[in-house]
Amino acid sequence: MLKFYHAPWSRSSSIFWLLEELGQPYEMEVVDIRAEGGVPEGYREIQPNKKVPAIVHDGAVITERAAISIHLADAFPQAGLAPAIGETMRGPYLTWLVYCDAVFDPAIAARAHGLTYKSNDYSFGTFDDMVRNVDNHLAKSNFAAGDRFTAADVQLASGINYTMNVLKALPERPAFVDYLGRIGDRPAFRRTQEKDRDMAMATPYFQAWAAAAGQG
Ligand SMILES: N[C@@H](CCC(=O)N[C@@H](CS)C(=O)NCC(=O)O)C(=O)O
Repeated sequence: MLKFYHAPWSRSSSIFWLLEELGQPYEMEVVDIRAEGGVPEGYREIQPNKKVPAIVHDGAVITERAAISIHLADAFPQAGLAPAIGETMRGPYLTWLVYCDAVFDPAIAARAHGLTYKSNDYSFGTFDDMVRNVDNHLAKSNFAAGDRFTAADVQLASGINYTMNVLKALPERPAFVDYLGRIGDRPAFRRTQEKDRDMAMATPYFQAWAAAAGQG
């Protein structure tokens, strides 16, 4: 039994995509993270910080995108989304999977919120170092961990797609555009994007946002 706690157009969308890549049955519960009074307090029983995503798999609660990704890709090895323990690319795969949450995401958030700091002030270092690292890596590697699409690409491509194309906080670099081009035609990615958009646009929050943006 696999239950997924999700909010459309949020950080949990990358786990939505991963679940669609896995092709396993799951039940989705939508958490209203944009509710006026905040996320319902009862949700703390699942996610102590009241954030999405979270999953409950065979009775065990798992939170944090990196942990959820590692767990799911290993739990369903038939999908081929994780190098196995002992394979050379297992280490690079884990590195990039964790990097997305531990460095990429907070470095972008710091930049988007105008935080001024030195590299050693925070564990995630500077925005420029992060961009240089991702750019250098994707200029010489087709995917996050070598020549094969893995769960690390679900996280990395989700992060690049949102922050470069929507948030506009990540600079547009040829290596990023080419990388998204290699991944964007995956059926699970397209399916998730469409479903997530439909779910988001069915909510009063995004209907008001679209109306204000002249897209309603
Ligand atoms: N470290 C968490 C971050 C998740 C996160 O920031 N989720 C946001 C959605 S974009 C959220 O649930 N926010 C609701 C809130 O903070 O009230 C992870 O990687 O899973």
